[in-house]
Amino acid sequence: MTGDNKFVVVANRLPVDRTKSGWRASPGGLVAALAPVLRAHSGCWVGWPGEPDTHVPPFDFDGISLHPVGLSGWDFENFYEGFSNSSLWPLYHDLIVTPQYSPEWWDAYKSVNKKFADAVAAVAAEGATVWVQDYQLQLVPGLLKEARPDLTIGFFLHIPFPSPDLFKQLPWREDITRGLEGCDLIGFQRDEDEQNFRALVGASGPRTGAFPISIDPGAIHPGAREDVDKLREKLGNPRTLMLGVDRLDYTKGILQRLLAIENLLEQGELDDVAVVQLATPSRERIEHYKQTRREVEEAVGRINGRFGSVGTPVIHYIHRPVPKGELGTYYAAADVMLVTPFKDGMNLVAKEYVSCHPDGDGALVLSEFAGAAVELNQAYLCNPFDLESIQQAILGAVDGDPEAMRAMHKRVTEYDVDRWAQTFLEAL
Ligand code: GDG
Repeated sequence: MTGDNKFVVVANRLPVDRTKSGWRASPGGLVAALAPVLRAHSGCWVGWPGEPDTHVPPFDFDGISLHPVGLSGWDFENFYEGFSNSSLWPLYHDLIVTPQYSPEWWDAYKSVNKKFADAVAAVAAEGATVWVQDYQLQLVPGLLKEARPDLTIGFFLHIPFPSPDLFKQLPWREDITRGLEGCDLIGFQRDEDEQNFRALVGASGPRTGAFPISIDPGAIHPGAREDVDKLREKLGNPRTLMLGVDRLDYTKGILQRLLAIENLLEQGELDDVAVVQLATPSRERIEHYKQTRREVEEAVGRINGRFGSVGTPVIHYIHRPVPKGELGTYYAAADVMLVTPFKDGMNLVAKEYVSCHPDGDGALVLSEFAGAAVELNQAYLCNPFDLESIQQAILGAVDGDPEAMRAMHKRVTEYDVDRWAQTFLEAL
């Protein structure tokens, strides 16, 4: 049985969340990147609607046809929280925390990948192009190639691919590489990720390439002058406003940047500064995420207790998602953007910030371990494992360089998400 979709995107999640009043577009790197591309190609999207044990029939949202794949509570715990986010996520991010390997999680990963592959096989037209997204679905290409040899299959890995030495820890390493070898083309964020994969499969494996993902500059607008002024006023009109925007994840180095700020305050090297840290809740049932939240919140409390005053804390911390429309105001208002992950496939927040600074104002502190550092190498680069290095980058950024910001703005707006998708699909 085949469907009538000539172009199918398949990702763990559909690009929507359910609210009391219906579906709305969800935040997150993947969604931010792919929705515009899909609309342009009038294709369909196969993914999980985000609610376990619920049947959701296919529906249209914002011009995109969505095909839900149902997951049970057991699938969610073992496939998503387990194998995807407690085995693969820490392994692929170079063991920032220790991965756990469980045969039960692996069984769930296999059976859920099969569900996704079956769903795609049912909606894809004869000879269709299928674009599989990310680490949760690495077995889908192999399964699809077997069931539907007529399809052209691409895969894009949004997170890093680890060095072979680390990857070989995985008890099911050969199943994963075999799954990926069902592809016609595998895209990675950076050359290094591609080389790590190539070192495992050798010269005879599938075609691979580096395709750094980018943003849709039209979807993120720098806040209006009066909103920016209002925000700065609410924060006590500080001389320097610093900003962090992250999913609350241990890969993002949120605690490390707070510790660097604390050191600088202690040494009297920063004054009249306000820091806004927006931390979207993420994967909250997993213990390492709970621990990261506890550590971040303890640091926020301690720093405010030591250096804040009544009515003007130093760190303004929000642990809720912020509406997309407001993010542009924060980006435009911030003099210094802090992006300090220990490891990150790309980091779209860095690119969104740059895109909100067309006039050369503002400065970006960026980890060398973010994929974005390849293109945004004129940022204030730092090593997040070295607090002194973060501190030096922050001090440099406080009197930022307008030429550097202009050059980075040009890069981000020219090489946008449409160019990314076009480049990948043309190569496919
Ligand atoms: C993975 C890879 C790669 C954040 N807070 C809010 C919010 N966001 C949006 C940002 C941005 C996106 O979420 C985060 O994207 P990142 O790229 O920074 O990070 P991951 O979620 O880890 O994404 C990453 C990406 O995939 C794409 O390939 O770059 O390396 O880890 O767009 O703006 N959006 C809203 N409210 C928030 O509070 N609305």
